[in-house]
Amino acid sequence: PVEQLDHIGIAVNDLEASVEFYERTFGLKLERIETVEDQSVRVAFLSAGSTHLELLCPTDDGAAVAKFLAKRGPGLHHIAFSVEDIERSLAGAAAQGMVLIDEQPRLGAGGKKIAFLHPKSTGGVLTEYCQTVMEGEAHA
Ligand code: CMX
Repeated sequence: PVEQLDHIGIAVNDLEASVEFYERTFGLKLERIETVEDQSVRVAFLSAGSTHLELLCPTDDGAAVAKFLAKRGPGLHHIAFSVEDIERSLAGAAAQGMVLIDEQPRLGAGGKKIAFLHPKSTGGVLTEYCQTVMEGEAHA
């Protein structure tokens, strides 16, 4: 089982303007902005109760999020569940017929291990697993 809904990812064209929108409109608090090199995105995490919104803005035209924005425009991009053991969760998902975009976890925001399941196998919702990496443990 998953631990909790870690975040909801939203693709945006203008990161700063979108952060300002969520702060002003919904009173959410910005936690941090960082660049995830491996995914070619700049992301902003805003806390929303026990979960977060992750605003995603591509850093180059080849990014998955750039393709998404070009095709669909800004909007809901993915959901992310935190898990205790991402390798075990991926094996479990594969055993249930899910299509793994990432066979092995990659290095994601916050130094977490992340991996995506294909939306075609999850009812149209791009779904991410993420696992906090304990201090001293090697990164993915
Ligand atoms: N949610 C739901 N469906 C999506 C989707 C999304 N975010 N992105 C694409 N799709 C659908 C498309 O609508 C399309 O469906 P149709 O065939 O019915 O038209 C199909 O998936 C293929 O879409 P595509 O535009 O051709 O895109 P690709 O196949 O090249 O890539 C995907 C899609 C999901 C495999 C790719 O975006 C990917 O690998 N994503 C994982 C990595 C990622 O998204 N990283 C950004 C976030 C990083 C972070 O949070 O740090």
